[in-house]
Amino acid sequence: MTETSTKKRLAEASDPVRNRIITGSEAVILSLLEEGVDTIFGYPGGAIMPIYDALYHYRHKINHILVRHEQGAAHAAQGYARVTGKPGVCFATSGPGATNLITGIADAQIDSTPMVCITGQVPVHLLGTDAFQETDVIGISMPVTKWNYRVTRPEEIPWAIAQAFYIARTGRPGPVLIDIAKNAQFGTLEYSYKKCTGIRSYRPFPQPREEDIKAAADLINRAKRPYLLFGHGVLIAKAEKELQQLIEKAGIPAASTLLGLSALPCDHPLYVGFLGMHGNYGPNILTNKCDVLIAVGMRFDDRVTGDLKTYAKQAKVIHIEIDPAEIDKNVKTTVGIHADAKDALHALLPLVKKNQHPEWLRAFRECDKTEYEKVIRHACFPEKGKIRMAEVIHQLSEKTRGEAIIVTDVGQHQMIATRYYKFKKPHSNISSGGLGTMGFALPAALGAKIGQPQREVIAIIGDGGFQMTMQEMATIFQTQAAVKIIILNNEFLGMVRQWQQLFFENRYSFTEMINPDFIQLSKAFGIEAHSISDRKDIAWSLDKLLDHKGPYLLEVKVEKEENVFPMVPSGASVSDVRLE
Ligand SMILES: Cc1ncc(C[n+]2csc(CCOP(=O)(O)OP(=O)(O)O)c2C)c(N)n1
Repeated sequence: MTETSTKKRLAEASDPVRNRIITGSEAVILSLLEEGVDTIFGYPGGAIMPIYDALYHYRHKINHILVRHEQGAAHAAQGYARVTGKPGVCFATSGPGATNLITGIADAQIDSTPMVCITGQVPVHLLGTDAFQETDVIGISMPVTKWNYRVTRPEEIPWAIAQAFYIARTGRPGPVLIDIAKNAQFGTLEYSYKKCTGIRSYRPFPQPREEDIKAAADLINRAKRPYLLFGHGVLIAKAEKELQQLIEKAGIPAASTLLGLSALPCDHPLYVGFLGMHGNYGPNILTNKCDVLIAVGMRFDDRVTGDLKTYAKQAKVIHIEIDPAEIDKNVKTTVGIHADAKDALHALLPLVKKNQHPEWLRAFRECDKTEYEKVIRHACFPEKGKIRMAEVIHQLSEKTRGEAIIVTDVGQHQMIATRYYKFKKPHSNISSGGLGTMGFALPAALGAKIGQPQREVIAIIGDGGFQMTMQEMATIFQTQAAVKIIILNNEFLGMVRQWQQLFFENRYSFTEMINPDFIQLSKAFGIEAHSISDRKDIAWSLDKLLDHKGPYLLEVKVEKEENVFPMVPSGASVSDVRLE
């Protein structure tokens, strides 16, 4: 391809009116451009080569990040989507390329993350013949995608991509997958693009019903001990302002789920903390003392509710949720509001009376004192022994003034990071919530940094999870994305070890790890790094990490057998939260 013809193609690509004959592969790229895609995370291979060839001509318009494993592409796309609100896009080849995406797709599905995955497939005439790298990715991904579709003819491509973006980002967002047979990539079509604006029997913009809003407002106005729980849905709907206005007007204490964190600044006077198995003390036990429970954009996950038979039985429950399947699924509601969080809160606001509940709020603050004395003081300000994870996060939170994007992996370090980082800005907490996927953080942090390059992005990872996707260090090196990585190394699969200690009589069955030298490893990837094990080195090491211009890795060798408390044991009541 000559320079002139590349220029011509680029000029044509920005021309909205087209009726040209082009290949299916070029149609893929042009359709992505129509949807505003500027970044693709991917990995090439035989069945997707024509699309990669088309991408070559548009490489100045779309930034393709070559990951080192397709799981990394999916998680990076998730990280990108979570900080930008735009669907993350990934490419993979057929067979193993496609199956390697599945963990990330399942993660995106359960955490409502918009993602468009495009996989190559063997040509139609070979389908069903066990052809080289043929796998039924449509069948495999069916239960973990919001929609999937196999393209067998080139003329289907613009339509399929338009549908994919519409479905991925509307309603409860989620991942979609388009599997494109190679003949459809090579074949030609008369190209034109029409954005999807609606699909029959798919209603992603439900309006809150007036009677439900009135009933909810009435319950809130009469409540003596109202309590609001907010989740990821508030961030997805960009309803942070409405949430704040509602709780301030009605004087309602509010607590966050794991994925809701950062929707309300942690220093807000009505913010009472973090819910769930390792959440704060007051938010858990006082769930069983409130008289009206208002759940916004959350799904009463079992990690939040514990034993449902003893969960908030005394309360009238209002549930605002965009996915009707979630309403009355786990917790029976008094008023279910099937709507986007922003629309529902906006409608509720004028009907809610000004109010304050100082006594009730004080109950939370009393619990805070108990938790501080029993847990937080020792965790954040220990005077002897090995470094504890919480003191690292506490100092990091102070040094970054709570303004960084924190990407966590899965395990003890995740719970500690989300407990002790004091978020000030929305869309700052990126974690694998529903699926709990170890290996998530490193690639997701890369995606987050690509999506928000001006913000500080810090990945907090355990020594176990780091080794699940550490090949993405090479991608970080190649892109020079200034991701800051902190490995909290306890030489254990710490969260599993904690359960073995507490519930399996200290039988540490295959959870201790002899690890590689993370510093040499990081340097081999071209990423500067250093390691500490003494508390006096925490402060300057965090400064060094934060001041470094490019990517940087800090290993902190921490206490090997620290446990995360408070803890609601699996299946127990939220009232039975343990402080030690
Ligand atoms: C892919 C995957 N495999 C297994 C698990 C089960 N699991 C949950 S937490 C955990 C331990 C994580 O260890 P590490 O990454 O070192 O973090 P730590 O808990 O020590 O902070 C394991 C094995 C998981 N969540 N994900």
